[in-house]
Parts: sequence; structure tokens; C-alpha cells
Amino acid sequence: MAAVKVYGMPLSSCTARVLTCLIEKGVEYELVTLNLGVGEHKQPGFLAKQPFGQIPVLEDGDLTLFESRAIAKYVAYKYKDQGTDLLRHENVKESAVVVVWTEVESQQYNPPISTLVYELLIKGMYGMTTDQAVVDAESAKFGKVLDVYEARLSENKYLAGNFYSLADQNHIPYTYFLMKTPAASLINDRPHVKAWWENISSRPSFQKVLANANAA
Ligand code: GSH
Repeated sequence: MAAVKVYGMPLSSCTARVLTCLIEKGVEYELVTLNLGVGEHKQPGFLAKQPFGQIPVLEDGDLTLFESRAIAKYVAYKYKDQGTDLLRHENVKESAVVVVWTEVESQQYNPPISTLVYELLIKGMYGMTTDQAVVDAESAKFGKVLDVYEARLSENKYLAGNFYSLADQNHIPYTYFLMKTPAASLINDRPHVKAWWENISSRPSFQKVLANANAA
């Protein structure tokens, strides 16, 4: 049995962020799939692990963690000597720039993209109606963020420099879902962002997350 256990759903964006990181680092894990439809994440047993009742959770021995970005950072740090070096831990300047762009993902990129995915994809799955005013406002915000990315990626192959890092990787799950919506044009209309997206999403780690989810 794998030492690391992840509680989540194979294709939920935050679970996929953690699984992509584990695979990229070559860490064996066991995925315990929760059924959110029947509220398994709100049961006392799970709330004892995650007091906000959200997935994912990672257990590693006696350590229990939640918040997908914090989990991914822990995995990248604990296993820094195997797999892809996602933190550039041997270079203080490079690792600082990785932190900057992981923060940019969380503070600038995630708010508009997660709202767009909710409006354009998730609501439809639950029979709710897209609010076009919200889509228009968030598309405008996201477009401005992507203009900064376009400039950055015209000078560097990846966000933190000319190396793949946790900063790039954390973007993958939500962007994957956005690309299934009409808002994909926001990515496709920016050539450097589009090339970056095609590059990072084709990595074997994320492709394996998708294949495992389809097989589940
Ligand atoms: N910031 C958290 C993280 O990155 O782990 C967000 C976790 C989150 O929103 N999880 C969603 C969830 O559990 C699934 S992607 N939703 C059910 C709920 O909030 O009740």
C-alpha cells in the first residue's frame, strides 16, 4: 500500500493539482475517491481531516494536509531530490521567482478563471443558467491578466524562467477546464500563452491524471 493517501475526486481541479504533482515527482499514492454528490466530504470523519469540508486532503504518515497548493508545495519540497525539480531549491533567486509566479496563479489567475469555469461549465452540469454579465466582467479581468502572461512568456519559455516549475504546474487543472468553454479563445488568441499551455498540458504527468480519471 502506498504511504501517501489522497482524498478527492480524480478530475476535480484541486485534486488534479495534487495528483499531477505526485506523478511529476514520481511518488506513489493511493487515491481515496469521495462522492461529493452524497456529501461524503461533509461527514464527521472527513471534517476531522479537513474542517472546511473540501477536497483534496493528503495524508503522509501522521501528517494531514489540505489546500491543494500547500500540498503540492509540500510534495515538491519533501521529494526535492527526485523527479522534476519544481522549486529550484538550490538557487535562491530562481526559487524566489517560482514563489512569485505561484502567488500570481493563486491571486491573479485563479479568481477569474475559476469563476469562468463555474459559469461556463459547472453551472450547465447542474442545470443552472450562465450569468452572461459575470462572464463578460470576468473575461475582461482574465484578459488583462493574460496580457501580462503573454508579455512574460514572450521572454521566457516558462513563467519563472526557462525551466518548468510548480508555478506552471499549478495552472494546469483550471486551464484544462477553461479550454472546454468558449472562453478558450482568451488563451488561443495569445500565441505565447497558447504555446505555453500546449507545452505544459502535454506533460506525461497531467496526461496520466487524465488517463487515470477516464479509467476510473
Ligand atoms: N483552496 C482549496 C484547495 O485548493 O484545495 C479549494 C478546495 C475546493 O474548492 N474543493 C472543491 C470542493 O471540495 C472541489 S474542487 N468543493 C465542495 C465544497 O466546497 O463543498
